[in-house]
Amino acid sequence: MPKSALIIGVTGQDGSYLTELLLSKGYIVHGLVRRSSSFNTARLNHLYEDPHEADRQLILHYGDLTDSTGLRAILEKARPDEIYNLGAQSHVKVSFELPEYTADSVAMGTLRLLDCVRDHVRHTGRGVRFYQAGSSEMFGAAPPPQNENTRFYPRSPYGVSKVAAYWYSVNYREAYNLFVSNGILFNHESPRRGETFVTRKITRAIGRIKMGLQKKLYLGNLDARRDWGFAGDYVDAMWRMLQHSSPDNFVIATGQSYSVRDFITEAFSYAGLDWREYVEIDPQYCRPTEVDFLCGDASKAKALLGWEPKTSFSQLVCMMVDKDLGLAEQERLLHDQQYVTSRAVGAPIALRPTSDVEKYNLSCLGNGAFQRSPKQEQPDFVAGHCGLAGSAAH
Ligand code: NAP
Ligand code: G4F
Repeated sequence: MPKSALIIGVTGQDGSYLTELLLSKGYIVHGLVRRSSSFNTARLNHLYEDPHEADRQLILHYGDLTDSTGLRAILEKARPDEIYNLGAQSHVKVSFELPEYTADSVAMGTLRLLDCVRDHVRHTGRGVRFYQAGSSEMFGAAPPPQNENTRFYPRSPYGVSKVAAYWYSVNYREAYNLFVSNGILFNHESPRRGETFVTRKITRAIGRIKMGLQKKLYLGNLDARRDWGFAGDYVDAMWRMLQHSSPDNFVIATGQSYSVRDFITEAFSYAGLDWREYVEIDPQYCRPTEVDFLCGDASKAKALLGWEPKTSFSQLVCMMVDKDLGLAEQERLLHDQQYVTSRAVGAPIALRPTSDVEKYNLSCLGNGAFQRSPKQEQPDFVAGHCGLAGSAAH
């Protein structure tokens, strides 16, 4: 029997890389997808299997961390050997604006899920292993280097909620003898990173500036330091935690820290641009309380899990810039063919009359894929979320 896994947050950056990893290992993967009025499965498009196909390896279910009834039903249906809880309102700045929802999805959501797992294990007698996505944001103001023994000092509603989720996980491990492991992952990025996180906001802007689609990049605090790794390396650490002989807490990090300014300098110079000509500071992107300096010590994960990062900071930056140059090139082509308009290029242009073009729109997806959307009689369409890269609210 192949192993099976349930991924909460399967549509996110990490969810998509973890799905790839588990499928490559022969797992049946169940994923929880939130209901949304627009498609939220772009990062899984290349893995999607039609529900009518026999012997599917990837099975998606609607569900939400705020809904215990649905979580229980999915557990019963999927009967997973491993559960990865990656679901979260994961944006730190947004958590100041949505503190209650952040607590509900991150802290309470983890509690709901753990409670369902405890009951499922009790009444089925099955062994289920649980991964909880903890964050270096839990360390907050604690000075670097941070490891498993560093005390938590969170600086945002998101960080506080992750600390609660961490302790719920430890408590369910100890109280009910469940196999629950906390990963404490430092920042990890990729070409699939959400476009309002700073690294991707920078690399998307570089692509668009190069293609004449954007003029300025507005950012907040450039002095904050982060320990940035590659998401593809980090999902391997999650999997290793659940293969270990006993449940535990593990820091996953590169041990190298760079400022936001360092990231900007590296990325712009790789693209042959001088960042000073394009970057402007806008205080609206600063947080009420900032996490100044994160640098992780992952020696425990190296010793017990044999895990080490494979991708350097420079490789990560180049990978992201390359991908976003390609994406912006496609966006430029769409603009020049008059399928989309872009404000930065000048006054919005009218689309060609629909008699001259095929009657469909193309929507530009964050991972570089293009998807046909249904016919529109009045295709008054501005480059979707691509246009947010320079002016994103966070
Ligand atoms: P992400 O791209 O923002 O993905 C978050 C996922 O959670 C998405 O699939 C999202 O669904 C889902 N989600 C949001 N609210 C939910 C809810 N109420 N119920 C169910 N699912 C919900 O985040 P990521 O970068 O992949 O990170 C994965 C996890 O690791 C998160 O818990 C994050 O907090 C944590 N983490 C991330 C980092 C990092 O640097 N990336 C570091 C440490 C910890 P939609 O696609 O529909 O929005
Ligand atoms: O990219 P960020 O938004 O990531 P942040 O806040 O470090 O959180 C990410 O990493 C955590 C792990 O430590 C995860 F748990 C969390 O889910 C998320 O994935 O911001 C990084 C830094 C911050 O110091 C921020 O103030 O960049 C600074 N920054 C400067 N200008 C900006 C901007 N951040 C964003 N998002 N947008 C800006 O314009």
